[in-house]
Amino acid sequence: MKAKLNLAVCLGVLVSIAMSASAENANIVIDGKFDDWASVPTIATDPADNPGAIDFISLQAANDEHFVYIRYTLAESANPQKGAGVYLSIDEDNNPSTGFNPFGLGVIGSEASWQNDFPFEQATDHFNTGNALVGAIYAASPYATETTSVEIKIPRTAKHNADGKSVFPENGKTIRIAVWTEEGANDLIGGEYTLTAP
Ligand SMILES: [Ca+2]
Ligand SMILES: [Ca+2]
Ligand SMILES: [Ca+2]
Repeated sequence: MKAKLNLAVCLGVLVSIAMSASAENANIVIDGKFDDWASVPTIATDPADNPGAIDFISLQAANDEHFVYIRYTLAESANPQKGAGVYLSIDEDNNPSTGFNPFGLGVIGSEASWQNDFPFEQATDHFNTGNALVGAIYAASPYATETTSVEIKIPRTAKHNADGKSVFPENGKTIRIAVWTEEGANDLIGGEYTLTAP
């Protein structure tokens, strides 16, 4: 028993050394602490214009070989999972005229979305096609509690079950990312992000 435990500890140390030494790690940890975002570019900003509700202020994105990382901030503390919660949308082809266009704003044409942590497929004029996204379970922190900022990571394995197409293109390609709620146009923030080799 003791020998097994020691082996597990040794393996854990080796794994953590390997991970921290990797040049392909974005060095973002989904832990509800945001100092790891200090040097990450902001891809979109929005005014404080929705008092008393979820009011998006800024959106950041990063990636490494394994994940796409997204962080948003709010003007005032709110529980992002309250009610219908927060939608996170990916415009896979960086084309707002293809895919679902929330509120008709033309900010994003989404092919893949998450309602809180639940992934689903979208298409032009289809809020939900009914087709699943697989390999798409995201991690977020904080979750289902009052906060002014949330960090999320989505695995790059995410793909459409219907045709096997990846949600995220290869490095060098540009997508659009947006977060929004059902409460109206004041609550949508989105912009372009180009996936990069770390
Ligand atoms: Ca963090
Ligand atoms: Ca706002
Ligand atoms: Ca699109």
